[in-house]
Amino acid sequence: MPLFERLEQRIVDGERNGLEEDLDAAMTEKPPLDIVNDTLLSGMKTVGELFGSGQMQLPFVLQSAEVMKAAVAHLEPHIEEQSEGRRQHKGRIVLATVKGDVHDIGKNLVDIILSNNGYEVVNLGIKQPITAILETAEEQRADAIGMSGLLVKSTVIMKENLEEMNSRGVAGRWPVLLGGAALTRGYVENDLTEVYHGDVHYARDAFEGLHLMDDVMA
Ligand code: B1M
Repeated sequence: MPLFERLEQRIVDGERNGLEEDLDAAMTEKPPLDIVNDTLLSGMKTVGELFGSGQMQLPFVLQSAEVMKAAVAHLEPHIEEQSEGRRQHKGRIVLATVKGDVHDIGKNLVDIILSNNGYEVVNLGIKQPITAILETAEEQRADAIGMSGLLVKSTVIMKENLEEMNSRGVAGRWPVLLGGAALTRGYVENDLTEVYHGDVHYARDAFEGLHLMDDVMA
């Protein structure tokens, strides 16, 4: 099987043996971020489709997620090497997956892209209640807050979080970036913009997150 197809299939099959060797070979042909975007994410998309249609059981999804994480971890140092970003200080963002949600692959990609492009990222991890997010944003004097969530339920939690920020009177202090597969641009830009007494933005992917941060900090 050709190299890039094999890499994609490794994500689908959750097959780790020989992963690093294939990634090293792939990096001689493409920049690491292109490998993530073109090949690995495509594998995760297939995993989502198989799981959604009942053709793949949860433990296998977890194995695929672990291979995806291992692949991103192997590529990350090479992404840094290509970038001048870490030497800049463009701003600080607190990033978290919202309460009740364990999905963190997308959030961690956002962390990598922002960190390599001049932002300091305080990554709180998964299942984070709004109180923890706000306390950290306060303590760290953050410039923005980023929330990720992949479950439909998480889109409701995000709305509740924004309402909580309103009721605490802190909405104007932090622009909020929202991302994750269950969100839509329409929901954020119409419904949530109406709810939140501050700036709230939708990011389709990690690069849109970066462009939004650049706009917010300009
Ligand atoms: Co879950 N899961 N999962 N899962 N899982 C989904 C999300 C699902 C759509 C699968 C499906 O049914 N087809 C479905 C949600 C359905 C729904 O809510 N309607 C689902 C479900 C149901 C569940 C469980 C409930 C299953 C169960 O227990 N019965 C359970 C939930 C547990 C919980 O959270 N409480 C569960 C568990 C898991 C695993 C643990 C096995 C694993 C996660 C491992 C991990 O993350 N450490 C997992 C996985 C891997 C998936 C799928 C297959 C892949 C997700 C992924 O990593 N994608 C997923 C299917 C899918 O999304 N199509 C699915 C790759 C990643 C890079 O994409 O995170 O979307 P994503 O990030 C993108 C953008 O969204 C954006 O940038 C990234 C690309 O650049 N982005 C941001 C994300 N966050 C951002 C933040 C930003 C900006 C951009 O700024 C702040």
